[in-house]
Order: sequence, then C-alpha cells, then structure tokens
Amino acid sequence: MKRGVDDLALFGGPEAFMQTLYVGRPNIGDRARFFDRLDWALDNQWLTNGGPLVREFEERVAEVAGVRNCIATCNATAALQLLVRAADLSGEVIMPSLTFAATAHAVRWLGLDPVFCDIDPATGCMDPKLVQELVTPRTTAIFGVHLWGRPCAVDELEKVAADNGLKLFFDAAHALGCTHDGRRVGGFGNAEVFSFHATKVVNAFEGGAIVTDDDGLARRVRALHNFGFSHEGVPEEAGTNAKMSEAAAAMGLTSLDAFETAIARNLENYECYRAEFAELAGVTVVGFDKRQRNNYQYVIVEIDEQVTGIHRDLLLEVLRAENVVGQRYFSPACHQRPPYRDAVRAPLPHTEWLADRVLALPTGTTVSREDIRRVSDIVQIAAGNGAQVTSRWLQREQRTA
Ligand code: T4K
Repeated sequence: MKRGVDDLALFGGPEAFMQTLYVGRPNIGDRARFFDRLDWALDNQWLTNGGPLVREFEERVAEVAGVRNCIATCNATAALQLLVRAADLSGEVIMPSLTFAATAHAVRWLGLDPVFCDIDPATGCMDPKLVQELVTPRTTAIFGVHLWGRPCAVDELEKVAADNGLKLFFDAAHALGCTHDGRRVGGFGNAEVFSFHATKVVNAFEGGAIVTDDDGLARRVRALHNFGFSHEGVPEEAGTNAKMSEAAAAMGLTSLDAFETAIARNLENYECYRAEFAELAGVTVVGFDKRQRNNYQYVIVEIDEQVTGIHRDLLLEVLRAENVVGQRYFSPACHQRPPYRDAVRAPLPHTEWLADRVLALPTGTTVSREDIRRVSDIVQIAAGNGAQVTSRWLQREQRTA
C-alpha cells in the first residue's frame, strides 16, 4: 500500500499493478456457450446475411429496448450513417461536441455538416434550450447523445424537433438497458443507435443496432444495410454493406446472456468508487439518477484542478505510471479536434469546461473491489497532494527538457 507522494511510481515508487488495469474490458460471458454458438454456425454453414444468430440477437435487443424493430449492424458508426441515408437527411445536423468522434464523423462522412450545441453541465448532455437557437433553414435533424448512459432531455428535444419539423435520432451507444422517466432507451425520437463494440456493456466484438418503432424507417434501413436489396433480393436503391456476421452475433448473444451480471458488478464498482472518493475534495464521481435504470458501464470522475491542485491530464499520467490506464471520455471535445475546428457556430463553454476535467476509471466484471481500493489510494494520494505532485512533476520535466 502506498503511503505518500514518494511512493507514487511516477516518482520512482513500485508500480501498484503488475498487470495493466484498463477501462472497457469486454464482458465476454460464458465462453463455452459462445463456442457452442460458433460451432452451430459452422455446422450449419451459415455465416452472415441475416442468419439465425443475427435474427435472435435482433429480437433480444428489441426486447431490451422495448421496440418493434431492431436491425443489427457491423458497428454503431455505420448504423448512424444508415440513419442519415434512410431518413434522407441533408444540410446540417445539430449534435453535442462532447461525444465520441464517431457521432460527428458519421454525418460529415456523408457530406453533411455537424453543428455543435453546448451541454447542460449538470448532465453532460445537450442543452435543449440551446438547440433551438442553432436551427437554420439547412437543419434537417438533431442527434442527441446519451452520454455515459445518462439519457438526454428527451422530452424537450422531442418538442424542439416537432416545432421545427426536424428528425430526432439518439446515439445510444452507451445506453443499452438504461431508462428515462421509467421508459426504456431505444424508443425515443425517430430511432436510436446502440454500439456493441468490445468496450461496451454488451459486445459483439464489433457491432451496432438501429432500434425504432417506425416500421417504414426500419424497412428502409434493413434494405440499405444489405446493398439496398428488397425482400426479393432485388437492389431497389444504392445501399451499403453494414451487416452483422453470425460470429459477431454469437458473441453478442453470449454477452447479452451476462448483461444483468455485468450491470450488477458495474453498480457495485460504481458504489465502491463513490464511497472511496466521498471525502476527497475536488474529485467527484459523476452521479446517476437512482430512480432510473442504468448499466453503470462508465465510472466518470471530475477532477477540479482549482481544488486539488492537479490537472486531470497529470492524474492520468500518475495512474498510467502505476499501470492503470484511464480514458479521457471525451476530451478534447469534437470541436477541439482538427476535423471540426472550423465548424463552431456558437461558443461551447460548458463543453470545454467538462471536457477538461473528466476521467473514466476502470470498471467492469474484471475489476475487483481490491483493484478499486488500490486505484482510489493512488487518486487520493495524488489529488490530496495535488500541488506537490504538480510541482515535482514540473521540476522533473524542466530537468529533462
Ligand atoms: N457514439 C458514441 C457515443 C461512442 O462512444 C461510440 C464508440 C460510437 C458512437 C461508435 O461506436 P462503434 O462504431 O465503435 O460501434 C473506444 C471504442 O473503439 C469506441 O467504440 C467507443 N465508442 C469509445 C468510447 O471507446 P477508444 O479509442 O477509446 O478505444 P481503445 O482501443 O483505446 O480502447 C479503449 C479501452 O478499452 C482501453 O482501455 C483498452 C480496452 N479494450 C479495448 C479493446 C478494443 C479492451 O480491453 N479490449 C478490446 O478489445 O474507442
């Protein structure tokens, strides 16, 4: 156990972890069951193109989301792009900048302009009051993002969309199994998109899904994700290939089998971090509304440099030296990155403020209570002695410069 700043690995102390601790380790579930499913696909010699495993995965995801239609895809980025095409979007799409680059990329890749809206600092999600101000004659849609699984201000966004005749989609990459006002994420807006990337609470190696109660939209998305083929196998319009494979669905189903176990473990970890940091000034674990269901896949802490004397980035270095790899989800924000620096329509002060202080810490089924205790010890030493850590690090940097 580390007792003080001298024990930090950044300053020559022993590393706290022999094996690196990561954010986003996959929730794999029962390996034997996965191989059974894979064997079954191989025995049947049916590997893709809407096979039985993908169909089962779609049914189960639709059930989790409480919607009629689910179209599984190769990843969520492709799913977002399919929505842009299927809904005939053009011009501008309003979205938050505090998101993974894929939300903006999906739109830009198809020649549309993302327009970034500031967030409500209390939730990290887009501030619906500011969305209205960004609507122009070129706007065709709003993309909300349920950041870290915390649902957007759905009702307010639905109103802005309706008032302006805009489509409303949600990037729900983080929000499988979450609820808002007791309603399940999946059924909001015109459609929502889940990600089943390896790092998500349910993974299909890589994967995504579009969920919607709009049967017409679902039909079009289903055709477009399979080269634009109709039921009869005739290409009716220019589509793409964004299908999920049977191997991916085998993983997705197996990971889904373990979904409740993963959530329970994530919740335990989240509560453990909250208890560890309860008394630590300037380090706040981002909270969730306990009346709602969440998957707790992301443990996000806000580091207040004014209070702790240490910046989030240096804390990341401190942790990395101990073999703990945290993540800056999501910093820099999209508009602070090269592809989008020229795309800023209005100031984004709350986005920049939050992006500068958020840090995702390791959680998931592979992270134990003891791991969390040791990660928390490191954070407590570094943030509890922030000014000293910062000045020692600056002196060292100057010496090596
Ligand atoms: N919208 C939002 C809001 C999103 O967050 C994402 C994706 C998307 C859309 C697009 O979804 P997809 O098209 O990917 O389905 C990762 C993921 O690649 C990305 O899917 C995810 N969001 C984003 C939040 O995280 P990176 O650049 O952080 O990945 P990487 O390789 O640095 O890995 C992150 C951590 O996960 C590391 O600590 C290591 C660990 N890891 C990673 C992989 C791939 C594992 O333990 N095992 C693994 O197999 O983007």
